[in-house]
Amino acid sequence: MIAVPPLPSPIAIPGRARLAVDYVDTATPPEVLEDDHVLAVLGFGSAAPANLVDPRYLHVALEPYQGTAPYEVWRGHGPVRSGRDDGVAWASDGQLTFGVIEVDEADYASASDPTGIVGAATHAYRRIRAFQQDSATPHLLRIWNYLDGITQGEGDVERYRQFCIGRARGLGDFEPTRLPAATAIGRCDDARVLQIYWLAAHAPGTPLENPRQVEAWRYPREYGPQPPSFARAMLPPTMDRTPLLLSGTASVVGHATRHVGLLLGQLDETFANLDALIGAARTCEPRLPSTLDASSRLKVYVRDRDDLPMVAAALEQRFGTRVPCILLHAAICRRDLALEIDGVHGSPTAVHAP
Ligand code: 3EB
Repeated sequence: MIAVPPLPSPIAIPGRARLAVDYVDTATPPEVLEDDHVLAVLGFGSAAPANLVDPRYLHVALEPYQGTAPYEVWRGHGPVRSGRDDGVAWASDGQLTFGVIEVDEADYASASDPTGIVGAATHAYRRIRAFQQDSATPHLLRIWNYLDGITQGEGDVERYRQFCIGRARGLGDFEPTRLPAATAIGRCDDARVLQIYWLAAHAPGTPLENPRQVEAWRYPREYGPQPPSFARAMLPPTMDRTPLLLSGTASVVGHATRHVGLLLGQLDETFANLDALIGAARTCEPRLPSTLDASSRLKVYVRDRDDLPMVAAALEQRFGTRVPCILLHAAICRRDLALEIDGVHGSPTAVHAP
């Protein structure tokens, strides 16, 4: 009998999903991509290459604080196959799949959808569902959505609210209690391309909600005609070898924004929400570390460029260098939210290529 190794474990057992997420300082991503266990490499901002032929590489046009950030590297449990298929770039080790779709919004513009964001989101989510349903990894765990001008437009025609309509249309009859964890963040690059990437698995994960917050899919009408379709976090199917996946988390209690205009108040509330999510996850998976630590990886999105130094200093004060963070300039989907944090918690120790 093979004992289940405790978390974190560097031991790979073939046939069971494993994911290590690391922030890697490297001059060139092609070096990292030589490792055939690598599922995905994300490069942030203008210092990272914008185009590489490898489908496992994705450029994210969010500028890091002080110009450069490490690459985010996802390592799976075994040799990865990858390709492109009708608009979807994908990579899979058989248990986990990384997917990307980028949709030109202008292709979907019409009188009722002037920027095309509804149509682009509908198309993207239909395509994601179809692609995953036909694969060995049909279960969506986690989705990131990046779009320009996220809070442009007034009231119900604000682009984030319109994005939520398109996402829900594309998801179709998706059961709300089975929704994946997600992030929806604004780029500031004037490129009207909806960029979505995701992680899917061979077996379903366990979606989690935050006891301090209303389920996003039950938000009241005041936040738009279509409540956002996401779970607050996702416990992957093999928790001893894959981290807890934390959705974009902000200073929201119940459904309301807290600490409007108070940057550090919002930061503290956001960490209270992340702690509550970890607490909820630990009722299912007690081996998960009880607080954010060296097994966590955080992406911290800050709306106002001028706020970046203060957030950097507050993170340093809170964590020192214990918790790896990438700090990015990015718009948040509510105008009164100054920042948002997503990430993983309980990432297994990286296994580097032998
Ligand atoms: C919130 O709590 C903040 O629409 O996919 C966070 C994570 C937020 C995901 C999404 C939105 C999304 O409502 C906003």
